[in-house]
This record gives sequence, C-alpha cells and structure tokens, in this order.
Amino acid sequence: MLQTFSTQKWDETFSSSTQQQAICNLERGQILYFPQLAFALSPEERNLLSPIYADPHSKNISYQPDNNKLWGVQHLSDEQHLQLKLMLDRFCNQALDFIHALFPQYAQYLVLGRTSFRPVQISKRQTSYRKDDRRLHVDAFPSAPNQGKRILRVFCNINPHGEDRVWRIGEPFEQVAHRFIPNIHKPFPGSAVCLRFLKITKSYRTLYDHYMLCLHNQMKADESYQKKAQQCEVRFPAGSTWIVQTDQVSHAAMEGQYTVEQTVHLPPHAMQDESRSPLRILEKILKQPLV
Ligand SMILES: O=C(O)CCC(=O)C(=O)O
Ligand SMILES: [Fe+2]
Repeated sequence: MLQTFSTQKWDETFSSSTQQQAICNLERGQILYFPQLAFALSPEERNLLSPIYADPHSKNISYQPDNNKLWGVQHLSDEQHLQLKLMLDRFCNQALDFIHALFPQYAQYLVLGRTSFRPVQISKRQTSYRKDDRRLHVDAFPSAPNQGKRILRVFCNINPHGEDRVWRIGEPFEQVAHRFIPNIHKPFPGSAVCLRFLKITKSYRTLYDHYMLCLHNQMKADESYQKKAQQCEVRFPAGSTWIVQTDQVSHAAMEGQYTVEQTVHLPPHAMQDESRSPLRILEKILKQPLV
C-alpha cells in the first residue's frame, strides 16, 4: 500500500531504478510516502496556521499558481495575504520540481493544477455527504471535469503540534468500479451541453466525468459500503509528505489539521501503463469509449 522513501530534501535526485519503481508503484495505486520530507515554514508563516483565515464557505484555501490568485481566505492583512501566497508558491515549485525529478517520463505532459492549504480540523468539519471527505471516495469534481486526465497530488502535513493526518485507504479501483458501475445510469442526452452552457461545468462533462462523479457520490452515499468495504488506516505524521493519485486510490481523510497540497494532472497516454488508468478501466467495464 505504501512505498516508503528515505528522501529528506526537495531537490533530491533519484536513480533510474528508484524512478522506475516509483512510477510502477504509483500507477498500481500505491501511495509514495516520504516520512522525512518536511515543508519548512518561517516563524511568520507559522503565524498563518489558524483556521480563522479560512472562509467557512470554502472547503480549503486555494492558490492558483499560474495567475497568482488566492481563494477561500478571510481576515488576512495585506501583508499576510502576500505571505500566504509566497508560502504556497514556494510549496508549489518544490512539489513540482520533486515530481519532475521522480517521474521524468511524465514531465513534459504534466498540467499544473491548484495548490491548497487546509487549516481546518477535518474531524470537526460539518458538510453534506457529497463534500464529506471522511467517507471513502475516489476524486471527481462536479464543476471541473478532467476528461480522463489523472489527478496526481502531493500532500505535506505541516501540523505544528505534531498531530498526524489520518486517512483510510479502501479497495483497489477495479474492485470499486465493478461494484458500483453496473448501477450507474447513463447521463440524460444533452445534459453535458446544458451544464456547459449554464457554466455549471468549467469544461465539457464527458461520459468519463459522468461515471467518475456518480462513482464518487455513490461511494460516499453508501453507509454500509463505508463500514464494510476492505479498508485500512494510514497515519501521516507531521513533517511527512505523500504522493497519491486520488482519482484511483479510494481514500477518506478522517482526522488532522494543517496540510498543504499540490495537484497536477496527467493525460493517461503519458502513463507507463495506460491500462491502469481509471479511464481505461471504466472503458473496459462499460465496453465503450468515454472521452
Ligand atoms: O485533506 C485531505 O487529507 C484529503 C482530502 C481529500 O479527500 C482530497 O483532497 O481528495
Ligand atoms: Fe479526495
């Protein structure tokens, strides 16, 4: 389930055998775990570690690196606003360089996504079941279709009180898909065009996005599945980093506060073994192209 590395610095160079093993394990749905790779904060940045700066209406504080914009914040002075942006920008660059060093085959195909800062204690957050990441799920987003692209994420627990981030990891994607896909209906004809026209989705919701979103929702809605599905607890201590493809790995975040996260997207054709992508697995089950 985890491949553990002894890496201690963000500008590490990796041997080709380590790179090969990492890519292989990642594509098989393992979590790459770096228990000694911490994201260091300055004393001023440590003052930003408070849930009061998170807008209660947003799930996380997000930063868009390509246009240098911050969302989901409140009560920050201009100076703190800038500090937080610089902190997330630094994390983004370190995480991206690290991914390039570990997966050089992916480098030219990667599409940079959002950076997030998660200062709210997960175990206390009140949300609807669909937004509740304490339920096992694979990632799929209603307004942001990704049209088959992979969701690759780097997480770093920056908790200043030494508290773990606690996840549950569920069964392999193929098993999840075989369990839920037969009960998912096709989308209504024309619905993807309407959603796009009404600007509910940021791009066209492909069949792939439809099935992934239904999978995400049905997993979260199924109380008995949540309790009985094969699963195990994984604890990520403060000062550790982990890399995971959250569209493939069934996960639930149960406990923890203060994490930074970087998302990158990857087209399935850039994978070493494309047949392991959720897109190709769903296409095989449904016997039709989905994008
Ligand atoms: O915040 C976390 O630890 C993970 C939450 C989650 O499910 C996600 O970001 O996909
Ligand atoms: Fe998730």
